[in-house]
Amino acid sequence: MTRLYRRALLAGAALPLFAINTRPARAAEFSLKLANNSPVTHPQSVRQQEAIDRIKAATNGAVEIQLFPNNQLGSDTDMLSQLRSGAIDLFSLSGLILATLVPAASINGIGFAFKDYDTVWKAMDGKLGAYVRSEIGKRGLVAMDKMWDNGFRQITSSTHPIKVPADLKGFKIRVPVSPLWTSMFQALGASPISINFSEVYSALQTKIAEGQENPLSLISIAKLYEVQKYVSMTSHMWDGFWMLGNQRSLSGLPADAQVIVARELNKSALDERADIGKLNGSVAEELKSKGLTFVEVDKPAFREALKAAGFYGDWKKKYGDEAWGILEAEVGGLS
Ligand code: X2X
Repeated sequence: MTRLYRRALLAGAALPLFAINTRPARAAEFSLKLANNSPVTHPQSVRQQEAIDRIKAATNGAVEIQLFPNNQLGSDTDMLSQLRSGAIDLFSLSGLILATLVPAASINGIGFAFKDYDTVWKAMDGKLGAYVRSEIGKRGLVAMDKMWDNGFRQITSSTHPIKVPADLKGFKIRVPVSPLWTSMFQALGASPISINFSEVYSALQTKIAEGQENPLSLISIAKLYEVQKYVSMTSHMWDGFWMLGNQRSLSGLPADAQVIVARELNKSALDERADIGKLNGSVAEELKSKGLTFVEVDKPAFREALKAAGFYGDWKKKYGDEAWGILEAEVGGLS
């Protein structure tokens, strides 16, 4: 956070926020940076900008947030470091990548845990989300209440269609930087390569990776269909973004501004979920028209392969009984 008006800040606790900010065209007292990895046209970026505009209006211009979408400030792992140091104040990040800092945060990505969106939101707006948020809080970061949707992930390939687990044998698949992703695709017999999203398109184009996995919405918005031929509807995990704040930056805002920032970001998260829901209904047809071939898969066979490889038992041990118990209470028995 840039402190332009130190005196106003010091007085902030005593003065009502809006009393000191009613003059138009005055520089913001609090300037924050919000970063993400999504293309500017992704609902995540669009809805974050809307939240920013509402926050500015609701604080009479006192809180100005600048959006840096599309990895403008670096890769996800770079931006996570910047968030921790306070160079970035707000950052939306996949829980699975956040797990490089907060191990519990990848738990929603356990293979085939969620059967549908109702189960996802009940868990993430409920006890499972609360558990992960409290783990995040222990690491000097604040997680807003509402997660943003990334989606159920599907496998794409430029070389051959993936129908059954055997098709993944030795398959060079790009996965985001996260132990859970690597472990899951190793358990399925593939050769996962950890690459940040900022490098995915070129990794696929140059065939460093044969394939990758992402929700259909992102395969469309990031134009991955240009460098991939097949998409297999595995829905092998659900992935979402936590809206994270640097604790020092946020607690530097007056209390009423903190409430406004959280309220508007959470509202935009719900809007974004609805956008992705709508996209899910139309995007398959669009991707087919762009030349992507949809592949039917033997989904239970993938889950069985994970079980047989001991994947669920291993991760239950890593997360511990408390976390695993909360997950299973939401989604049913896994191991
Ligand atoms: O890196 C990815 O594949 C992405 C964009 O889905 C995430 O943020 C995890």
